Amino acid sequence: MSESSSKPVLVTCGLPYANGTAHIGHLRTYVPADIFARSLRKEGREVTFICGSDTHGTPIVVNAEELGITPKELVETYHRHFDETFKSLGIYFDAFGTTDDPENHNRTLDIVNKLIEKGYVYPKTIEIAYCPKCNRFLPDRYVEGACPHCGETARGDECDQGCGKHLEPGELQNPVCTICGGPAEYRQQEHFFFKLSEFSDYLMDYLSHDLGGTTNARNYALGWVKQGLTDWCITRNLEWGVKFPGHDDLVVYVWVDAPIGYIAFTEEWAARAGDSWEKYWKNDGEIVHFIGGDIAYHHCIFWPAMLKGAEYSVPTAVVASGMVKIEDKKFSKTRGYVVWVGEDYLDHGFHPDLLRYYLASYTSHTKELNFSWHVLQEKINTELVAVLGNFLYRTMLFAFKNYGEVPDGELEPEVRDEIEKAITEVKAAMSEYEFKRAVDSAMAFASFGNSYFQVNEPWRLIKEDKKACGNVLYNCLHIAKALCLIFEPVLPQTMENAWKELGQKGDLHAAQYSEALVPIKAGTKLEKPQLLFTKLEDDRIAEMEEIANQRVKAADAKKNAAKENDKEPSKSEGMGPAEEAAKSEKAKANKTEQKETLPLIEYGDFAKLDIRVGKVLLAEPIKKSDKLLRVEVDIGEEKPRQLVAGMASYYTSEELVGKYVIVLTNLKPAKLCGVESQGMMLAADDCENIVAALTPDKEVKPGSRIR
Ligand code: B3M
Ligand code: ZN
Repeated sequence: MSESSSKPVLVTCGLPYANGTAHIGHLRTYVPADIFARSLRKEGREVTFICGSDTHGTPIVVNAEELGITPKELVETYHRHFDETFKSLGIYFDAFGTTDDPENHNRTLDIVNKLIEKGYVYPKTIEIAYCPKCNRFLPDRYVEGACPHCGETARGDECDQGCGKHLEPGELQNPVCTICGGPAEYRQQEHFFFKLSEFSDYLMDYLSHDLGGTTNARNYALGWVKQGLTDWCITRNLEWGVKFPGHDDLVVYVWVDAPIGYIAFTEEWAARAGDSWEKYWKNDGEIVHFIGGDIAYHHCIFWPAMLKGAEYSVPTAVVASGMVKIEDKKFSKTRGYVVWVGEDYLDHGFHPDLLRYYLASYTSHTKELNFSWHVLQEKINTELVAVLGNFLYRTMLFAFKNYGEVPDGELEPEVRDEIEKAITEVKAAMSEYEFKRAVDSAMAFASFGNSYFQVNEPWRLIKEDKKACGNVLYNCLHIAKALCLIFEPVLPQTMENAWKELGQKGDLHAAQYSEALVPIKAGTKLEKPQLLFTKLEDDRIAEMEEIANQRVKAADAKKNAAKENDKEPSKSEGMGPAEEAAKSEKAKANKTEQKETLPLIEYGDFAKLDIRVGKVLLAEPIKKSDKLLRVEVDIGEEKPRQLVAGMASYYTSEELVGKYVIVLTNLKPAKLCGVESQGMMLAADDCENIVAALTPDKEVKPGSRIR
């Protein structure tokens, strides 16, 4: 976003489904959004930060049905849970509503009616999955089958395990009812469609020129628009949800009323604050959506088209976070690769700011983030404790012991320059949604503090020249004050403590970055400092690793027991029986593949393979496929080789480019999705969820032979 704009900014976070507990995957979106909102406020921008619970749709209804409670009861419990969890992480929304609030029902009706009035909605008879045994229509998660685009097991409205594409009712192949596990059939029924196709040109232009945010979201959406958009079925046969006007047997699809929640929650905030929601949604205030990368389609295609059609303002930016891995394994609740925010973190007494720091500084926002207890320990001990904590503690302790107050002194130009530099860098990084870069710049400034302290040797000066020593401490204390301001967005609670110890009276959270250049007042009384960060000891980390291991083992045991008894594992695991059945079939096939041994061969057979080291020069998605990448590899020949590699689900283009890989170069060329592959990139596949490109242990010249 533009650093020079002074418009008010609405920052939103994707709405958590109110049907489960908060895990670290959720925080990957909410923590950076909170950091961003806090930082904008520190720049003096007017910010409204809102979110709420997504309470409609089949995930909620299915879950409530399994638990034998009403959807309302279910969502009330989890709504409270999310509200409390966010607060305990220092994530403070100006409004945190639910999509079942009257404001959202009303706003949704208003928008849908407007779309109807403008001719963007029409009825059409379509095929809907129907279960003859359960005697009901099967919207969205009530039905599973094969994705028509990639063949993976998918649910009714989304290919969640495969290509990630939104699916329309009737598209799923071999539909199965998730309630009884029996085969479903398609029956005709009248539903209502939104003319999404009419917005193709508009969206192409909007996505190419107007929408800001991260390129991952935009490019993904542009890819789909280029392939052509089809109209969108916006009604469902459900009781729970926002009724479709004039049809009591239908509700609107959850992806209609969920994003409208962003408007409704802005209205809730505005009513309470005596402010205006229209400045964002009807005028030119900025709207920045933070979302998980998996819902880019909805936020960059459906949502702006709906807003445009109903004459509302469209988002200024969509910021999409990368995936989360747990100890290098794909995040999976059923397989035990999950870290629960309460049970696994806060309940063990870990400070929320440490997790905020980890999430912001591990990697760039759009890249894959790996959560590992070991890495957490290392980052906290070597960065927060050894650099930031060390500087603040030694400065404040020295000053407290020897002066008890901020001594007299003058801000040195070098110190002032460093502060200005840090603030400029942090602001620039934040405006590009590069939170890691912002934290790194802030940490570099803390390192400067340490060197300043070290070089000026106040422990020596105090004996020789108390006044000169006072001047050094004055500057150190001023650096400490600036650090509180600069780190507040990331470490709000800890920096508030440090701020108080520095004797600063005003509200740190409301103070702006510019305050960091206002010299600290000599004579301000100092408090006895406490250690702000303490080392994470090996035994605590080992304990957490053991808990994590046990969870994975328990999940494995459960799966095996279920297989042995030939009974279905519990549905409350978040998987329908059809999905579970399909999965275990696949797992069986994979196991066979892993175990299968091939006949012995002669060396001559092996010698026929021309395998060489290659260096990846280019990697890009292939339009018609979600799995394939077109890769160009330097294998020491005059021209690079073009390969088609089935790696799109496991590597981003950026991760591959520059990598040394192993290529079978004398495989007969073959065309895949219209692109000729002149060889094959070799990779290890555990047939579960890991595919790893083979790479030589040292850098060797491209073209080197493997033998
Ligand atoms: N409730 C959660 C998800 O799919 C979904 C987000 C709605 S945002 C308007 O990540
Ligand atoms: Zn698919």
